[in-house]
Amino acid sequence: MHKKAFITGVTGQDGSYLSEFLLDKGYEVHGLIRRSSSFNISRIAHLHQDRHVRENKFHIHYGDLSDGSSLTNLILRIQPDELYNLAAQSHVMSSFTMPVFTGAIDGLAPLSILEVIRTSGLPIKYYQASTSELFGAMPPPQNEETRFYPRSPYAAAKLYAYWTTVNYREAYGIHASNGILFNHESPRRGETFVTRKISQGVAQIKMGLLKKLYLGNLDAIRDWGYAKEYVESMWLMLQQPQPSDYVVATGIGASVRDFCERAFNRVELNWEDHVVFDESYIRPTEVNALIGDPTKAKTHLGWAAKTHWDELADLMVDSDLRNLQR
Ligand code: NAP
Ligand code: G4F
Repeated sequence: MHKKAFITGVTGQDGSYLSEFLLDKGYEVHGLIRRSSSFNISRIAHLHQDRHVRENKFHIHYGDLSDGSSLTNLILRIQPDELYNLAAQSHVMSSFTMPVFTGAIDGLAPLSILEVIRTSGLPIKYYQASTSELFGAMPPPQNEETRFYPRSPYAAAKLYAYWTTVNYREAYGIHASNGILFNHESPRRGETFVTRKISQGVAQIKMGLLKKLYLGNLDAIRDWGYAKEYVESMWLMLQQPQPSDYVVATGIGASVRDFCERAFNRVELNWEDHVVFDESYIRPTEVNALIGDPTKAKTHLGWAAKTHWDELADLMVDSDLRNLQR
């Protein structure tokens, strides 16, 4: 019997890679998409088109994390073995302008999902997309024992979901795990996150389509890994006999400035000739440095990152150049 997975946020960066990963493992994959005026499935269009080739194992369903009834109906109908809750308002800066919406989707909605699992009595294993943003102001390296100190409405909402997940595990014996993932990027990364903004900007400047790239805080340090590798860690967490919480990271930090320099070097340009500071990208509260200690993931899950930030910058620039050349 093949397993069934239900993925919220299937149209996002991670949802698309996780779908491919699970389909390759023989899973039947169900994804939640939200209604919009355009058919917003570019990252999973290839899976949707190939669904017949893939023996009808990929299904998309309309619903919304703000609509508990749609979630209840879908979970009861699909009865998945594993539920990956990846949907979120995932942009930290946007959470300062949409704090209440972010709280509802990133904080409260996971509770609704866990309530469906609890009341249904179905043996559904649950993955919560937690984040290194939980550590916020705490200095690196950060691991599972590090205190949380959220620095944005996004991080505060994710903190609520983190503890809800822990509580449902302890109170009701649900197989519920938090993946505390550090920043992970790819050619599918949303265009307003800094790495993709840089890789797209570099490609456009190289092709003569753009002159300047406007950025905010260049001193921020992040532990950037490759999203395609990180989705395996999500799956591994749900294959463990006992649920738990895991930091997933490369263990290596680099600044936004470092990433810029590397990305521009890839096309033989000097970043300082093109990058302009724009204070509108400065956040009310910033997270200065996130560098993870992934020892537990390595020891318990056998997972380790293969691609580091510098190779990631190269592969993202290469991909955006190819996109433009096409
Ligand atoms: P992403 O590309 O922004 O994708 C977010 C997904 O959530 C999209 O599919 C989006 O749908 C969906 N979504 C947003 N609001 C929704 C709603 N109200 N109802 C239903 N779906 C909704 O994010 P990602 O990078 O793949 O990240 C996946 C998860 O991991 C997120 O929870 C994020 O907060 C968390 N995380 C990410 C990172 C990272 O570095 N990428 C690190 C730690 C944690 P649309 O396509 O319709 O917008
Ligand atoms: O790329 P970012 O927007 O990612 P951020 O804030 O670290 O959040 C991402 O990673 C989290 C995991 O730690 C996830 F939970 C979250 O969902 C998201 O995926 O910004 C990275 C850094 C920040 O310090 C920001 O101030 O880059 C700095 N930055 C400088 N200029 C910029 C810009 N960020 C953006 N988005 N745009 C800029 O122009």
